[in-house]
Amino acid sequence: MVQIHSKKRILTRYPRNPIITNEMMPVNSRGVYNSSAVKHDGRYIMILRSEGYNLRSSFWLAESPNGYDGWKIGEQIPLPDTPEYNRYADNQYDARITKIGDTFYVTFCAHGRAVRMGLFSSRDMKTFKWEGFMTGNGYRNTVLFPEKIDGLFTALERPNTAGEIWVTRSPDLVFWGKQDLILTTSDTPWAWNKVGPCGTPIKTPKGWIIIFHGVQTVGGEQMVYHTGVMLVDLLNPSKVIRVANEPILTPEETYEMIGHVPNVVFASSQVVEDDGSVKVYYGGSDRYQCVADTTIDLLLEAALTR
Ligand code: BMA
Repeated sequence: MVQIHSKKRILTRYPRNPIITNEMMPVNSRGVYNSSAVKHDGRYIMILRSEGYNLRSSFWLAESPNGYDGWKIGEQIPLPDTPEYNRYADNQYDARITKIGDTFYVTFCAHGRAVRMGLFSSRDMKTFKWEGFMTGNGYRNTVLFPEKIDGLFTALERPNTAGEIWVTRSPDLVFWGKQDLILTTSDTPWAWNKVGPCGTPIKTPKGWIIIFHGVQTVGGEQMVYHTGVMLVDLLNPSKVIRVANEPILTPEETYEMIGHVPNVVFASSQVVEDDGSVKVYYGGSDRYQCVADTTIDLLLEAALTR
């Protein structure tokens, strides 16, 4: 297949993508994708989304010395086995990890009778405590900011019925409110079907960098998932500074165009290094786990000028 890439590259794909595939799993998996990574004690730890042939996903730990390769697949993360969890969810996917203080929080979509956000906490990224549901029915992409803003926990969320990104706030990670709409499909020329948050917002002196997915529809119903970037105010993330006019990643490689769902790049986490470089972890075509490199400066350039 001929590979044609955008000339204006903000994200550079790791040449040996995909970095994790279903063959590496100890269980029968049809794909590993939309996984989230953090750096903890110098190691890169990922919560994998492994999808079974029954189309139900489970979460697994994986670890790498450099964030690109040498991934060792670890244990499966036990799901909450409570009557409440089992009542609402028989599938779970798209975890997002945010460290606040000493605690890692993992938000994920719990899907079944309802589609709600679940919350785990962890001190060591080995054991995970079920904290309960964060939302009622109708949310899939909630991701926490890495610190309280104006004294409140703050998160980005996407109501399932609307392709929009909202800011929501909580005093205790249980009660959420004080919501504001920050991005709709009218705010980009390319994501006219829906938009939703990707990984943890990145703090910079110029504002919070928010990486988001945006969906274009072709032929009436086929959805194409791109990745975009925007910048919001540091003290009040409801104030949008600018949204990039072009995606920063678009399906162009075979592993992004051909898989279980064609033409999908779906980012769900970033690792920011001390030198300002950023690893963006993303799923390709709902089948492959990939990574791409960028920098804070390039993301700011894209958000402010593209
Ligand atoms: C979204 C989520 C993602 C998936 C994407 C493309 O709605 O379900 O997990 O990658 O669709 O199929």
